[in-house]
Amino acid sequence: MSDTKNTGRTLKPHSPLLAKNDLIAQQNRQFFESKGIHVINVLSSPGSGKTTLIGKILSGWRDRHRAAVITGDLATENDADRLKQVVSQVVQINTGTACHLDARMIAEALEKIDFSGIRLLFIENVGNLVCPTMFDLGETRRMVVLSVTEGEDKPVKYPGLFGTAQIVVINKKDLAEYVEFDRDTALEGIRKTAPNATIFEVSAKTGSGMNALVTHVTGGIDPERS
Ligand SMILES: Nc1nc2c(ncn2[C@@H]2O[C@H](COP(=O)(O)OP(=O)(O)O)[C@@H](O)[C@H]2O)c(=O)[nH]1
Ligand SMILES: [Mg+2]
Repeated sequence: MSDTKNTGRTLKPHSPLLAKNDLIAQQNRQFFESKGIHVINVLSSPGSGKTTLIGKILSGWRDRHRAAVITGDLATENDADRLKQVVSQVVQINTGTACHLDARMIAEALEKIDFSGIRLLFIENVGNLVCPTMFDLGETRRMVVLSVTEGEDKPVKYPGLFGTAQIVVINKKDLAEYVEFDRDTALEGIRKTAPNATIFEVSAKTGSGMNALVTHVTGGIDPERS
């Protein structure tokens, strides 16, 4: 599987906090690489469908017993409870007041996961289109989700976050006509802000478009790698 790893490395640390985060993220990345684990950091605003999408992608993956999820929220175990219906290893991080996950939180969560046989790790970030941008977690790829209900202008309004994506998912396409979603403008904005990202248009609810996304996310993962 291609591994562009441009998250974090292209972000210039401009504070001791970010420099420290990058150091721990690098350690996380070395750990993932040594174990052959592909890590996807999922980012979006609250309610665009991160948890639903992760659940649907894993439901559609034959080798989902080889997946684990770390999910971040300010409060509640709700997302972990939902995802435990699909995979057995789910760790919930409650950030309290913090509006993003950081590399240290991930390093601590990794201690709670049995990685024998695990090949794919999803990290669901805290719902926010700004704060998580600069915080590399050691992920292999970033998947940014835009739901049609948020409006077609979000990619150009939040170019920082969209610009770090290798995958952009337009979700809730079943609702597009009801909210008069301007698809062309959205696609233009994504291509402008995230020119190298692969774009998917899906409905996690109806399953429309999901097969291609599942194949893209899981396609190059060799479950038998020792
Ligand atoms: N109509 C529709 N609703 C969706 C879709 N995907 C997610 N939802 C709903 O949107 C709400 C928020 O989804 P959730 O996965 O919790 O979003 P998150 O906050 O980004 O993790 C839930 O009520 C989901 O059932 C979709 O494709 N279509
Ligand atoms: Mg969620």
